[in-house]
Amino acid sequence: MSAYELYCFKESGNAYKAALMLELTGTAWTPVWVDFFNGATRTPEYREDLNEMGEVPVLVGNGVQLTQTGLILDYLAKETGRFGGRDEAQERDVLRWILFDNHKLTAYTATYRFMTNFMKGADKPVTDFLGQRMHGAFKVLNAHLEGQDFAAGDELTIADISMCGYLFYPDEFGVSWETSYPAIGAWLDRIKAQKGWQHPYDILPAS
Ligand SMILES: N[C@@H](CCC(=O)N[C@@H](CS)C(=O)NCC(=O)O)C(=O)O
Repeated sequence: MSAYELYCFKESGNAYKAALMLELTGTAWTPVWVDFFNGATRTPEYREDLNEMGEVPVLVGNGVQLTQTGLILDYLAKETGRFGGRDEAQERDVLRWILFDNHKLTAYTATYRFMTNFMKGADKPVTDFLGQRMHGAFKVLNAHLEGQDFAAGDELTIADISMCGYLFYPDEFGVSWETSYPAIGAWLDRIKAQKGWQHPYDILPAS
């Protein structure tokens, strides 16, 4: 029996962050598909039983029920002793990049991708704004990764696992890493080389 269930769906880069961490740490888990596009996360039952914030992912098992990927990653890092940072200074750096990810990188990328790929009739001034903010975050990350192999030093941490959540399908937001952000492309290749890595569309359930 799996130690954990992860409430998730294929298109969710946020769910992918948790799924990738589970895979990279060799932790047993089972996906529980959430019918997000038909409003499953907006029902009173979902909010009451799983997540009052009405979001995916939710990690359940081992006596916990957790939401917010930053928290889920931190919990799994502590449980497994992997990817959490080797000392307090690195842990602070990990937290700094997870906060940047949640506020700037994933927030704009996920919303831009959602509006341009999955919503019909998205308002162009809104998507233009989101696209500019997304590229602003890519510029920051690319410049940072020109100087080091991973977000918080020379080894993979949960900061990388958080930030890469939406970045393995650049065609869905019209970006070529090689052309525009080569340091991000090289960093993603380093993540892909990790034992246990899988593409989001290969580990998350479609239904
Ligand atoms: N900061 C949250 C973001 C989670 C999130 O936005 N998940 C999306 C699916 S990928 C969602 O459920 N959105 C529903 C909504 O915003 O109403 C996290 O890191 O877990």
